[in-house]
Amino acid sequence: MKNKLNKLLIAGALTFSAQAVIAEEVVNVYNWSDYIDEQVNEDFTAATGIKVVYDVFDSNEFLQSKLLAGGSGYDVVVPSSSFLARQIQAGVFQKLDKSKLSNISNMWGKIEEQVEQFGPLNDYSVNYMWGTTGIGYNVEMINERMDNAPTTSLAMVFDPDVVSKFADCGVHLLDAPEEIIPAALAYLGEDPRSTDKDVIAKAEDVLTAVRPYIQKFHSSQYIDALGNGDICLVVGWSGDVFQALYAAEEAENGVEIVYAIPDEGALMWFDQLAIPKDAPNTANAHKYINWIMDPEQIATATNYVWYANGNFASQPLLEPDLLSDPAVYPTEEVMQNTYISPSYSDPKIQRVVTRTWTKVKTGQ
Ligand code: SPD
Repeated sequence: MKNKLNKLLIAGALTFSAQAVIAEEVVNVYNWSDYIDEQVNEDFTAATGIKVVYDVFDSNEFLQSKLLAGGSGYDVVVPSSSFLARQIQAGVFQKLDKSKLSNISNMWGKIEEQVEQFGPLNDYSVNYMWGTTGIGYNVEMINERMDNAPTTSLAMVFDPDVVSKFADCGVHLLDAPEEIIPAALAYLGEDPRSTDKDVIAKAEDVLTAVRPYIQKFHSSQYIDALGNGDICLVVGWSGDVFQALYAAEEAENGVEIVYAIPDEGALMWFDQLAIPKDAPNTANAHKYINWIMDPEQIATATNYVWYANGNFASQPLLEPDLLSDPAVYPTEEVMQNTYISPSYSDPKIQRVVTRTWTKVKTGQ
């Protein structure tokens, strides 16, 4: 009897300690919404035994507020390059231990070079995906309202005479001041990367003039609205518009969506996998990042979300239509017509940008 009790106690202790080990085997990931094929996370758990606790956000500003407050509890986060550069300066991130990233050789030097323009980002992060900010529209709704609409021009959203024609079918702009202000400047033929407050004031004038025709400033919620035919025009992120397009095709609802890189130039951005300094599971974070850098895994994700990635070795595994689409993987020529985010690192300029955006959004 005593033996039996002992065995039970030992078994209980083993179960308890096994649970404790399992409880430790976690990686807490905070990524953008609509940005992964869940299979990638499930397969990671199957391969490593590490559970992926996966939360999503919709804006860099929101992610930044969590990171700057500290103690976010996240092991891997995915800020965009310009935000990441400032967060590195603020001491939010740890350098990656590249000896733990055997898949690093799969990465694409061309994207690493682009990212390096923001600072020492390659020491602290690897590219997850990248893309452009452009125009998404519903072909039929636009054609019904305007003959020969300038669908590849930012005039679609920044010329009051044009955008006013679409106000009744729903126009959404990204709630992303660091993208929309540069776009308004590109529309005016100004330097989209200008940090001069008098130049930024010109963007404010453009945005104030079209404000009455904007139904909503959104983050990612426009994917469904555009795909369902509930709205007709957005300034949005490349892959999100493609997701709307494919959702409509799959639903066979007659909605035809197009994504256009604006003639005046498009913002090109880079979303980077990085590990906060206070990450609770640094070793698992490296394992997760290394998994994402596996060509097969990142190809699965890209084939699902239609965003280009920074992994060169994944390219033979991508859907051919996707790799050859210049709106997803821009050609050299299209690349010439893109610009990277301005550096609003000076707090004075940040205040100007925040004030401008609040005025535009509230109309006051
Ligand atoms: N649904 C995923 C969207 C990812 C967009 N990242 C955009 C960053 C722009 N600076």
